[in-house]
Amino acid sequence: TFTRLYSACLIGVPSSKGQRRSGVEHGPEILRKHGIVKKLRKFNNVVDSGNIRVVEDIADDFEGNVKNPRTVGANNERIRDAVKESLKKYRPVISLGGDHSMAIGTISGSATFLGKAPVVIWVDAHADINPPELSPSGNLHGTPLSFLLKELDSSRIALPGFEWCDSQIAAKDIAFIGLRDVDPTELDIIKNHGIKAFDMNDIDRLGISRVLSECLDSTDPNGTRDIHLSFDVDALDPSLTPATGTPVRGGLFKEEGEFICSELARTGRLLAVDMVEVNPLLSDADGTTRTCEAAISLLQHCVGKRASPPFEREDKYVPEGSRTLN
Ligand code: B3U
Ligand code: MN
Ligand code: MN
Repeated sequence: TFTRLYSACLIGVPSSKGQRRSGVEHGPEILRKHGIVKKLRKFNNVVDSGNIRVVEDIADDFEGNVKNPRTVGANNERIRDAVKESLKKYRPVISLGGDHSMAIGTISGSATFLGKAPVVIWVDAHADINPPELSPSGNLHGTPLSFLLKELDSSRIALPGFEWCDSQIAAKDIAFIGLRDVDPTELDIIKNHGIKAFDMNDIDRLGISRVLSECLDSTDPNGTRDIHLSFDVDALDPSLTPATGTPVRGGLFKEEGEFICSELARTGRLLAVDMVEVNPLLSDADGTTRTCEAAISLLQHCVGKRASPPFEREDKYVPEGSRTLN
């Protein structure tokens, strides 16, 4: 017997100002159009909380080389608050992007809720850890982890819009899976701070099972910590998720992505999930449908598609509408 004490919840984050291509703000609506709620409900209770109201109209511009920091900063503060509030009732809290800059807010929300760092499993073709002022593109979706990493506190520059933001994650809390397009500055940070990172070659050599075990052994040796999964759909091979802004060839198979999601769900400690960078304007209808189906399938695994018992937690709080299975 096992008990599912928590319903999952969805939060749409229709934001795009962390990068330059329009369309990624339609991610939440295109995923709903492809039946995400119904498809996730096959495996668990799911509450759709609708979209966060994002600000797109404040006066903003470049700050040095960095594009739209005021907008991205203001949105992330709201995202943090929404995730933190939702975690009082739901698990996992699933944030649908939107570009990946939103992970500044989602991970801050998880950490603020917990009062300590969650484990962060970052599945992405990119490392997204550029300090904004050193970013080759100036796009904030390539920088979220630099805002969150405590080890970068002394070198971090102040950016307008991020006054609320507080680094809450240490290098030892993070593990990367799927990397294949990493900038030199990012590689230096990963190496200097000993962040666990597995690129596609590592996955080919070791297999996804060993890679994920090593990620969890290093970030959570006792198997007790809550986990925040930040999944960029460009981690998968572009043949599977073509509707995304910065596809990079040679990505994960669908089964490898699903394995990551189901194994994390099976720990019973999957706190929050980001599914980001779905952009329906960058592919044809078929490519967009395949991208949505891949993202939805990943999330089905996050809410228990392949979860077997035990699914038990110490927590006694049962939110409204959750179900108990015996
Ligand atoms: N590292 C590059 C490219 C990039 C990062 N994230 C995405 N693209 N999606 C940058 O712009 O920081
Ligand atoms: Mn990313
Ligand atoms: Mn990426």
